[in-house]
Parts: sequence; C-alpha cells; structure tokens
Amino acid sequence: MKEIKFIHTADLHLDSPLLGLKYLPIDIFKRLQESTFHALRKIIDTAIDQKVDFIIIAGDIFDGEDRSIRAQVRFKKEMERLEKHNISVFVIHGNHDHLSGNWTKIEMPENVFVFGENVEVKGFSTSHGVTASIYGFSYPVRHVYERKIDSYHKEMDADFHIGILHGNLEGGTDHGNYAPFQLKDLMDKGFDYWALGHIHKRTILSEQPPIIYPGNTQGRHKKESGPKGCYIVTLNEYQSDLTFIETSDVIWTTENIDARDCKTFDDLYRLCLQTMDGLRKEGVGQLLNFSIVNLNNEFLNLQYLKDELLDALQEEEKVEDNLIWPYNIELEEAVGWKRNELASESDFYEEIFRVMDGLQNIDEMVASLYEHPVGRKFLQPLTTEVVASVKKEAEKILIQGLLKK
Ligand SMILES: [Mn+2]
Repeated sequence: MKEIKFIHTADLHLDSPLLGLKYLPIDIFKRLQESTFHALRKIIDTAIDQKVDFIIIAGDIFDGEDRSIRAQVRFKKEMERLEKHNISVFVIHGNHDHLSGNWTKIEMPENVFVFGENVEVKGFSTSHGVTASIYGFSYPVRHVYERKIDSYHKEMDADFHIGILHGNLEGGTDHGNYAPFQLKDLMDKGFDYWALGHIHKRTILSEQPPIIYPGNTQGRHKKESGPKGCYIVTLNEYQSDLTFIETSDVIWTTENIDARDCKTFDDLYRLCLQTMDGLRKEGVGQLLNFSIVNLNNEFLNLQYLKDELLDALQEEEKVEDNLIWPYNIELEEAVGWKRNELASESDFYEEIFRVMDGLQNIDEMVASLYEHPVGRKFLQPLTTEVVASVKKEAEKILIQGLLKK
C-alpha cells in the first residue's frame, strides 16, 4: 500500500512574547518566554518518535520580520536533529516572517526546503519509493492580497499532491485577508491534502480531502485559549488519518466561579484555591483568568478585593510542571432585591411573580431533559422539592438578569 506520513504545523511564532501579563516572577517569566520553543521541540520529538517522512510548516515560523537571531539559531538546531533522522522539512514563510524583512540570514541544513515567492512544486520520495508533489510559496512582503490560489496547478506524476498555503478563507473577518481563497478553490485543485496556515484557531475546513488549519502551537494571549498543537497526517490510496498532538507548554484558560455562598474573603480565597487544584493538569501550565459572579454585596471596595485576592493566590504558586498562574480576576456582584418590594414598586415585576407562582407544569418543561439518554443520568429525581428549587432558581436568574439591565 502506498502511504506517506507527515506532520503539519503552522504559526509557531517563535520568540513571541505572551501578552496581557503583569508583574511575573522571573522564573515564571522565563518559562513563558521559552514556551514557543518548547512547542517546537515537542513537534520535532514527535516527528522523530513517529518516524514521519517529512514536516510541513505553513508559515509564520518566526514572530517578527527581523526573525530574532535567537529564534533562528534555535530553529536551526531543531532542523539539524531532524536531518540526523533523515526527515525533510518543507517550509513557507507567511505575513509575519515574509522574505523582505530585515533579518540576518542563518543558513539552514540541507533537509530544509524553503519555497520562493512564486508558487512552485517540490518533489519528494520516501525510502519505499512513494512520491509526493508539494506546492507552496512564501510571502515576498508582509501584505499579499492577490489570489495566489490561482497559481496552484497539479504537476508531475506523483502518488500524492499536497498544497501548502498561508492565507485567509474569505469571509472570516478577524484576520488579515491575505492570499484569500474560497473552500471550493481548494477542492477544485484535486489535491490530496491542503496544509493551511494563518488562522490561529484549529479548524478543519474539509475532511475529504483534508483541508486543515492546525492553529498555532502555543497560545500567546487570552483569546488564543485552550490546547494548541499540530497534526500527524497519514495518507494512503484509500483514506487519510489525522491525529492532533498538543504542543503548548502553557495554556490560557478562563474559569467561572459562582461565589454566592462566600461570606468572607477567606471563603472566596478557599473557593479559588479549590478550583485551581481541580484544574491542575500534569505536565501543562495554565494561565488562568477567574470570572467570579454573584459576589455578595457586602464586599465593599471591589478593586481592593481583586488585587488582594490575586496577590494571595499568586503568592503560593511555584513554577512546576502543572503551574496555574492566575493573571486576572473579573468580579461581578450579585444584584440584591426583595420580592415584595419589587412587586409593590412595579406592575411588571408583580406580573412576573404572579406568573411564576402560578406555574404548575415544571415537570413538562423539563421533560425533554429527563428523557435525554445522557443528560438524565446526571439529574436528581424530580421530587416536589426539586421542582420548587428549580422554580426558585429560575426566578432568581430571571430577576437578576432584568435588574442588571
Ligand atoms: Mn500567524
């Protein structure tokens, strides 16, 4: 059977700073500073361990157009490790590490093939004689708005055809509309795989043929949350197989906490600590944003509370594999209200309470939940007490929501 196996990665942004963090202890700062390199090393370890035929890097290897020397040297070392294992690397450069940047050129070893500024094809052959044609181009300048997709054409007689493209799926609004394409453009080329880069959120645009944004390899700010990584791809004549490999050393997380039962600072502090312990994950660090809601109205100065709480939580944290670094706390107070006061003040609320009191068919309303094959396993039996507490809770959510507006 003809088969090839490779790693598809993109947007490594080596040496990128992580944004939105203040006053980090030096050893935590150092770990975060290393995180993009950690991801690179993980990719290379995986390639060697899995004995892949080659690696594709679909642009933005380097974060800045100056391609920091530190980043280039580290990248070169990792490429040399691959060379020792006879693993080739197919590289394109994207909008961040485009070819016109002002960078000091460091020669890469011979197993690294970098695509030029026009779409070109490179041939590859495995030790078993399975062949692939690999297509791509590097950004000559930062802004490439042309439809470069029109220059990709199936060439050469190969077992597999793979396109590499750093560009934007048209219609997405959050990213620079570089080298834009539509899904159909890629489909129509008749390739076996499209290795995309540019969008940092992992996205599978198509499964057959696979058209994939693997996302970046290490989140760099709050919005790039959750695990990040690359794909191991196996293609044969009949099917494709994709395995996601997590490469991020540190992930960005937001955790919601309901503080309605906390009466004192200590209660709140303990609840946060407990939550952090529940989140710990072997071998992965986390940058944590706490979103605390329903905070008791008796807490006065919220800014002070927030600063003190953050300090207290950070105080105990050591740089260990399963580090959790709370970097931000959002506080939202519960809205206080009294039923009879609201009802006498406003006809609208009086009407709501009248309807709530008259509700008889709560069990019908939640029936679909109780019939759900998975959901029902987690539910308490629908006793009179449960019905009453559901009703009470619903009223609370509704009124608090209305009062906040
Ligand atoms: Mn990028």
